[in-house]
Amino acid sequence: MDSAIIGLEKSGKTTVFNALTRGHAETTAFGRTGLEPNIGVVKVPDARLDQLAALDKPQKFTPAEVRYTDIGGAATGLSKGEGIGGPLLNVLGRADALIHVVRAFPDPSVPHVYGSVDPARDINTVNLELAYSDAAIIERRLERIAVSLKAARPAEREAAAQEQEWLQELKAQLEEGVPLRELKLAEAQQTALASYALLTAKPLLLLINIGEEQLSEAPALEAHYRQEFLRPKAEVLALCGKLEMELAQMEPAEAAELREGLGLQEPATDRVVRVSYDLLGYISFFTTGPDETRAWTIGRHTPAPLAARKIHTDLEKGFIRAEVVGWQDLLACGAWAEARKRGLLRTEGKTYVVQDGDVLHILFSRP
Ligand SMILES: Nc1nc2c(ncn2[C@@H]2O[C@H](COP(=O)(O)OP(=O)(O)OP(=O)(O)O)[C@@H](O)[C@H]2O)c(=O)[nH]1
Ligand SMILES: [Mg+2]
Repeated sequence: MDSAIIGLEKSGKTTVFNALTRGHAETTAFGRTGLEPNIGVVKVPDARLDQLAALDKPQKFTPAEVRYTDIGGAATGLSKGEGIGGPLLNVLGRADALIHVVRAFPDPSVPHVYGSVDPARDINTVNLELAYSDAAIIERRLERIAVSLKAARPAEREAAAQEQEWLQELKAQLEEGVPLRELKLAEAQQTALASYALLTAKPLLLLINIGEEQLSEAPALEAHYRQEFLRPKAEVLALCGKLEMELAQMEPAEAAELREGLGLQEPATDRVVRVSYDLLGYISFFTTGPDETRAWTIGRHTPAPLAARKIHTDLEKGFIRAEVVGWQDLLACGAWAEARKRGLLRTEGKTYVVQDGDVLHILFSRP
């Protein structure tokens, strides 16, 4: 999973990036930051996986990973209405989800590009830029279709005309201010949409970056912003980026103590990962044994052979059946053999839809 961190200048993108990745990328109150994006990979915290590993004591422990890309200095285009340029569009187009860091912290020592702190204005500004970018991509696609229609044979004509009609509808929706993620689309359309890498079609997480002095009001502020900005396939979280960054850079034990003293709940990283998984409709299944205990990320509704493909393509091609046990059942039994004895191990075929928390053992024939 790859999330791109976007937002206006000095909204705290790099600060949040550091909080999420325990990184030390440079944050500054003034001046332009480098154009190169910051990239960080984070292991997904999962207590279920930890417990499975405690059971099997494997040689290798492999949690799922998420990647965060902080767009860096390329953000300037967003605030100036210059549109989303090539390099930035490449980064954003590749992302599975967008994380928009919105400045709410008052700190007067950090100037705001627009001279005042106004989260609603900034959210609308960035949403508009994303929508413009999508409209431009659709426009170019429509131009190409119009050209190809002239030379098209009758058989091709119908498909092209259909696409034309559908894209015009998408564009009309964008002009109405509806992000594409909110449209109800047929599966084929979803697939087509994914190939255009349209930005408003991606799940969106608004991270409201509040100040340290607002910490005691954090839950109330979060509720307020949720009420105002929560939309389908979007989420809203409030966090204090600066404090979360400082905590992330400390020794874990020390950070946990401080966190408790401040009355903070789970680390921002954990919340952000969890919410992003939910937004994307991702779930985890596990494989475990003496060699390795490992988490795998798949979409909801993934049939067993496609899940097996994650592990190796041979497992999909030669798929015979899957042995499945829920992670809690396996823990309760203490061992695979015991789960089998107690009848908690199920044998499932090709049509089985893998569930969150399933532990799988794939039986397959070698090619
Ligand atoms: N007081 C306070 N300051 C913050 C907070 N988050 C970020 N800052 C400060 O705001 C300034 C900008 O933060 P960055 O994380 O560099 O912001 P950015 O969005 O990456 O900035 P650019 O990449 O230059 O656009 C820095 O001086 C941060 O210390 C916060 O929650 N509270
Ligand atoms: Mg930055």
